[in-house]
Amino acid sequence: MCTSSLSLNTLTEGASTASRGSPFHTLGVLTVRKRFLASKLNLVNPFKDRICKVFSTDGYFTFEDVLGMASVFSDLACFSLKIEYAFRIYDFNNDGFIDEEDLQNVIRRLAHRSPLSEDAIVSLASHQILEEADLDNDKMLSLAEFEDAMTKSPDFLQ
Ligand SMILES: [Ca+2]
Ligand SMILES: [Ca+2]
Repeated sequence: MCTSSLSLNTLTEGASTASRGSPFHTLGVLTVRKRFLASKLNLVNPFKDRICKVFSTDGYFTFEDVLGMASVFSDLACFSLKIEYAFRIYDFNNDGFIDEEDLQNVIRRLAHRSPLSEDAIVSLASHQILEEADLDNDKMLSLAEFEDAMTKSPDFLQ
């Protein structure tokens, strides 16, 4: 079993900086978009197992894997590389798409400090995120749709 020794900042709280017009709006005190996008912070804890799966080689976390992970989380990494790895981390069943179940898993993990009701999670996944970001209405996000949604959300690069 691999572990990530990176200890970055904790989840960003607050709803004041959510931009309007993007697929990820504020719901109460939870800024879904901000949490969804602040991946270089958030991915460390709630997505540790996913990070290990995406970056590790054959289940083992080698030094090269650490270097690869560090390069993706680096401020110098290009936007499309960050997007690609965020997509892979959020694609829990590794089928090349982020579907409603993947989104629910993402939201559940992002909200682990202040858990949401299952109804709220389903509503966020299907109504607030999928409806706005799923451009071809196939009920799942392709990498291109995910990148498009993230492009509209400059917080991702912060
Ligand atoms: Ca998937
Ligand atoms: Ca789609």
